[in-house]
Amino acid sequence: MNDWIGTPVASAPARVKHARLLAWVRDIAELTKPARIAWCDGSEAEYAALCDQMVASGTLHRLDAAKRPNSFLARSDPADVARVEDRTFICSEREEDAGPTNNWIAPAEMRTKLLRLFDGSMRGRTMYVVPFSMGPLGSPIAHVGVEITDSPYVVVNMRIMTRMGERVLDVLGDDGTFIPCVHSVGVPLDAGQADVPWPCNPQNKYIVHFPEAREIWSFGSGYGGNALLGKKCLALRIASVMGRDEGWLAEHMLILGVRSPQGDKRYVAAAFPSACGKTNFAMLIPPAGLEGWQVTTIGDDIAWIKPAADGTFHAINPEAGYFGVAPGTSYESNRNAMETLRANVIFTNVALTDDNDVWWEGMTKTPPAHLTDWRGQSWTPGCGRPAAHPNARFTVSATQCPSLDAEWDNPAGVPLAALVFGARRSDTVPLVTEARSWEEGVYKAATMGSETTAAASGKVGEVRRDPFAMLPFCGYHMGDYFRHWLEMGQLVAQPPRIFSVNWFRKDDEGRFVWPGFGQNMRVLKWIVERCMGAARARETALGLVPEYDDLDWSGLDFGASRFSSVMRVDPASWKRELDSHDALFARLGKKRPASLMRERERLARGM
Ligand code: TSX
Ligand code: MN
Repeated sequence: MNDWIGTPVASAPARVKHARLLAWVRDIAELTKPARIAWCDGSEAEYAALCDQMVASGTLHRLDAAKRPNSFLARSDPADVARVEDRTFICSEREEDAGPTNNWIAPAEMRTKLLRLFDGSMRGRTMYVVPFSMGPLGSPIAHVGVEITDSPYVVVNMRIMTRMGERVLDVLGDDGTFIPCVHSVGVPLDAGQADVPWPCNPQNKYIVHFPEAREIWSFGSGYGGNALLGKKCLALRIASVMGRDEGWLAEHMLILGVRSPQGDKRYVAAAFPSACGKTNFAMLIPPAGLEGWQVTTIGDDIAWIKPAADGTFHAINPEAGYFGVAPGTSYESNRNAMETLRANVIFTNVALTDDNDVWWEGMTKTPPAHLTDWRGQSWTPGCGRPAAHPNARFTVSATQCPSLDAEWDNPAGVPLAALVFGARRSDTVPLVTEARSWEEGVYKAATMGSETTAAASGKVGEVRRDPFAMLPFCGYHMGDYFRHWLEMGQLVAQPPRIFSVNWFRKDDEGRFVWPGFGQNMRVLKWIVERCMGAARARETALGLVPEYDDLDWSGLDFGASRFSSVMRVDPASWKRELDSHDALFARLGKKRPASLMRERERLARGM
């Protein structure tokens, strides 16, 4: 890491000969007026120095060296704890390209606003230049970004979540393409002014995407997806537009591998909205009775999917780490995640134990007798406040995950045999169905919706449509996105099979019927056996389904009547379900694809 000596160009490592990169860094420095510029090399020493600096400034707290080696706790400002969807903008040239599900402001107007906000926004601070690769270095599926940020917390998180530093400058060479990402917490420090542990701007937050220019600007927040711009902003919103224009897919999907006892392996990508346990599924441990089966993890959040020469889609995980929700993570729900978190972790907004370790709701059955909560206040069980914020996070390298797939860093990606779409529904949607065609699968993904939980705002139990789990992350018109998906099915000789799952059916007493978690392996096994041509299915009005005997029940006492209660399709509630899809399609206006309307009629006629 070099400090600024004279000019921004002089501050760059001597080997940086990339004229556009140097000019852009100079322009942003002239606008934001930082006290110094530091080009990040991505080294261990740089990471350690930044952590030490943040411990000294009070941004980070060092955890117990024996219990949680090389790990830290950050407490955010209580007003900066989540993504800000109402402050997120897709500034396409034409409003109709952003579509009805995104906030839009004309690019010229937004640029004027941003220039005013960023003018002097880094005064008194260090401006870090963070080159990063989304995807394996040099992979034909990967893309490079450069984030300029005035937050050292962002730098250390980016080092875990992406391939970051000098190696990326080598990939860029002197003329490579990169996506410029500008981030400021929006709190300039005037002479003599003291900093706070978590600077953020309470008045102004803007998360802005320019899809045609492929640029990202983020102001006012230091948290997660608002600030780690490689993740939701680049790898989903901007990349979805690149995929539309270039013939590939950027999706809100985990990627996992399934290996049979015979050594036959298949890869599956799966999309779930929030609060469905995506990371748990990505790291699933097969239950007693299915010990010969193995699940391996490629990624837990994002998949980039491109047509490959072998006639299949190949997928990479563009990320290099997990930025996961901590509450609910335990040795029972996700042993692999707990093992991943043993060392080298940045925790944000979890609770601190009296012996200098971390705790969150759901980590253990009985909470410790005393904690320091996520706001730094004394906490005891029954005090009426959560100890960890419900959106508390861990940032950790993927390489620490015990179930990490051997191919996770393969530049060619892995071939996808199946796509899975899930949601949280207490009724109506069966445990598993297989689509009879690409179009039927796209229809089901387009209309997926989750019941709201207490954690989310709004009415509990209301179905919120979240097409492809992409509603907050699609960088263009959702109707064009559906059309793109329909076209992508024609692009390869062997498109993946498409499945829908629902782990969350409830009985009349409101209890979950399906045991979930590791037991989901029984469903996953049927899915990959369908792809291998080794499992049967029965055709129903809703698609292809397993009979009771088509699932492997060894090691589990789950009878045929319970199975039929999680598979049951009630024609009246399906009619209502199909009717409720109309509200979604009405929002899309004339951009709703005709073939999806035909699928809807086919599904209605079958009932
Ligand atoms: O992550 C979950 N998965 C996927 C796991 C691979 N969760 C956690 C909630 C989402 C954050 C689940 N919760 C799952 C699930 O499959 N299923 C349920 C519902 C459920 C909750 C508790 C039980 C059973 C089901 N407990 C007992 O039966 C004892
Ligand atoms: Mn996500």
